[in-house]
Amino acid sequence: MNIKQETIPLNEENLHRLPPDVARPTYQRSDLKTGIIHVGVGGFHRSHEAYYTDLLMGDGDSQADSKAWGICGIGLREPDRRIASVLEKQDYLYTLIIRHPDGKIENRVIGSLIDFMMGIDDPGAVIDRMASPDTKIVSLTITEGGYNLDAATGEFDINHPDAQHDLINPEQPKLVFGYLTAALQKRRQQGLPPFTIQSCDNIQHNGDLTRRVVLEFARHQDEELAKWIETNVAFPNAMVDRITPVTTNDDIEYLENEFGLADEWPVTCEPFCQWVIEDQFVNGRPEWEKVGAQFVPDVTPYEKMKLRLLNAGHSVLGLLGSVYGHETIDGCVSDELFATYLRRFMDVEATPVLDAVEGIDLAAYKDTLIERFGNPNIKDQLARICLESSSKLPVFLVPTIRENLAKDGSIRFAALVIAAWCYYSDRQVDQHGKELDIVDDKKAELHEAAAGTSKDPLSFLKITSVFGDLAQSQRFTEVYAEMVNALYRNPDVSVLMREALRA
Ligand code: CS2
Repeated sequence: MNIKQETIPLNEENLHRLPPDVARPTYQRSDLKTGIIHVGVGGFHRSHEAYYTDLLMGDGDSQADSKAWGICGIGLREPDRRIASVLEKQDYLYTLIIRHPDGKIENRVIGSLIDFMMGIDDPGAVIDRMASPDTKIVSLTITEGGYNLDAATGEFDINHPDAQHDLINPEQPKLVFGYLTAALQKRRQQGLPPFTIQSCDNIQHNGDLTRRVVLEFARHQDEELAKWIETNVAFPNAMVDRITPVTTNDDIEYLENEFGLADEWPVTCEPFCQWVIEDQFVNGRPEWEKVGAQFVPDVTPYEKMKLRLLNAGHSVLGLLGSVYGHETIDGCVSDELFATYLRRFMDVEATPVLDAVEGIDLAAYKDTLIERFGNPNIKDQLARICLESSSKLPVFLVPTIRENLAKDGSIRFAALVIAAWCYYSDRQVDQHGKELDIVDDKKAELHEAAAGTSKDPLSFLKITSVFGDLAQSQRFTEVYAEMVNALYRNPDVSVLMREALRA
């Protein structure tokens, strides 16, 4: 039993008081310059980019060069105020709790984050910081919704009130794109080199998407600026990966009980970590390859592999598991039926339409995925996985179905996932009647379409912004309609999962 020690609040001054099992920065944080401005300091940024950068400054490289890459976080919205105040109180330090499947835990205080600013409090100060010659990279984790796309056209939604506001008030922007163009305008006027804009979102060709929306927005502001950005700014594509569940009170209590460490907002993650980046930076970059990142000429096969196996696998378990009554990903994987179903989906539907990735053994990748999902110490809630399914499934799952339809491949494992999603959106309960908390920008639309299933079994499938023209495929709709009807008769989804496995 641990004897209750005196609690040590996490901050710079107390670092030397931490017990030896808690790793901490081995470099002088006060020597760091801010080379990276990061918008969207959620758990994922803190387990991934900030982690790689911390590794580089500590174990990876003791040279002066890595000292140029301190990170300043930016919060643009009012809900970011909580993380802002926690980080400020803790001198921007936080603990990363890396939980291995065998129970081993690595605890590491991350020091690469050295400042934080709230855009709404002083937009001019954030623009100036981005425009500072020290800033070489502005990176983003703003989620799919942050790219402000018009659902119907897929283009940047210039009619959004915030976009209109930013056009009229370029010095007081609300959208990240307003900040980026205002800062780039300053750099251009001052004859400074641009910065690289690096998306860290889990989106296919995240750099290309960012380029497109930044340019679309800039063209509405100033055609010349848009041209300058097009010629001078780089937007590298990247595949990012590390499972990072939502921080819980247990994580906070664990640090306090084990080490007497008071950290108000630690981050928990798995040991696995991957970052594959196209090497297109216009103003230098950290040597992240020294600490495990991969720089490649073309990220396409890596991102496809990840989105269609890992993320789609998550959605398969998330939606079927939610209707069944499971709560976490590891809970699903320890259920043999779910584990078998997942593997068959990956082998029979996802893999046959993937490109080979040089140097990657897909069979081994899938084995590792199942191990990662099964990590019993990462209690990744299905509620997190099912968040915003309407922007995830069109990328994770629908392309696999479409490509299998084109080559007469199997579609039944994916079809059942969509049938389960329909039931979930309509009834919003699991098979036992327990309420499911659905969080989705399109929640109302999904619900309305799903509620029409008893009259028209294809009602849900007719949401074209999610499924495209899938409702036109006779082969798909036959399989799907039978499944959705059966699920409404008996919501025990395991019966249909077994049937799909037998077919
Ligand atoms: C998950 C991802 O949100 C989801 O649906 O699949 O957050 C996943 O955990 C990460 O992409 C892992 O890198």
